[in-house]
Amino acid sequence: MVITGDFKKTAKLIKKSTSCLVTSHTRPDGDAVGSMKAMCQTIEALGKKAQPLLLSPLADWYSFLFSSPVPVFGNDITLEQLAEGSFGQFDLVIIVDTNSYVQLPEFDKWLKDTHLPILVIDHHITGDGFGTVELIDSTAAATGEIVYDLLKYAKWPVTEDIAEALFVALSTDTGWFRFENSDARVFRNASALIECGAKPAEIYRRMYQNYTPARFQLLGRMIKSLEFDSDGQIALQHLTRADFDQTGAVGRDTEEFVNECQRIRSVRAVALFVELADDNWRCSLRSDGSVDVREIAQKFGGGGHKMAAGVNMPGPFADARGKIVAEFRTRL
Ligand SMILES: [Mn+2]
Repeated sequence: MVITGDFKKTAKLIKKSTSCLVTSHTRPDGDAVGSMKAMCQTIEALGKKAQPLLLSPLADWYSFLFSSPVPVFGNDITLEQLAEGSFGQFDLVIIVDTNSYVQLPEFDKWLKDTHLPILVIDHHITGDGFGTVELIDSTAAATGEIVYDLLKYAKWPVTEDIAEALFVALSTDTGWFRFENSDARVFRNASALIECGAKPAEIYRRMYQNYTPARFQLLGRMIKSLEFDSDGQIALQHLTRADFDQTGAVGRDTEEFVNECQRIRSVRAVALFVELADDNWRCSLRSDGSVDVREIAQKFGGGGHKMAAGVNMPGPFADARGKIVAEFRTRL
């Protein structure tokens, strides 16, 4: 739980900085990029420099948030460039929506080495606690809500752009206000952000009615792969490298796909397996609350929340699938 002192320390840390590096977890989702964008805008409005850095490429449907392309660590910026300072001289590192080294592949090497202060803003229960100052509120539906609380605390303006970015954060982490975490606070915050200029209909169209044909075809492949277990309570789906190659879709196109089969009446627990280049399978887990999927993910080295979690599982597929099904069965 957040205590007011954390807001005070956070605001103090930002105020005394001059140049901030702002990043988030690999495979950034709407909460990650929305919170990053809001923090960057806020820092710039305070007359300081803010450099966003992504750990993997931005999905097309979030590109409207940034006026210029955001550099991607590993593609545009190497670990060496970051370490030697040729990417920029920073006096504060801000990490949003994660507090775990495993969520920061390769970047964690630099992070463990740096002497710079680190500010963490996050809503996950699990974390490595690497922040010099940490603003953690596990009751927040999205990191964007904590960022919003910080802006209100510090009386920093919520511009139309910031409101839009925070609305993206809030709406994506709540599955467009339909997940269990969509509490009164979420709707109060959403309402306030609309009053600050966020336009929900336009944001929805940009994020959810903006598929490429390749992405939609990939969705079709996933639906075709559907299998049930335990009288239809468990739904399993998978996508192979061939599915991507033949449709022309890319890895990040699977974002939110896992939620689709929760439309089926009998389904209580869901796993989507996506084949990675290294023969591992990225496994996304969802539940209606009857199974704690974070427990399952953590057992195999992953993490997340009670109803939404993820983990990388070694292949072959049958083994990965078997392990997850066994965990689901014992918990249902
Ligand atoms: Mn989040």
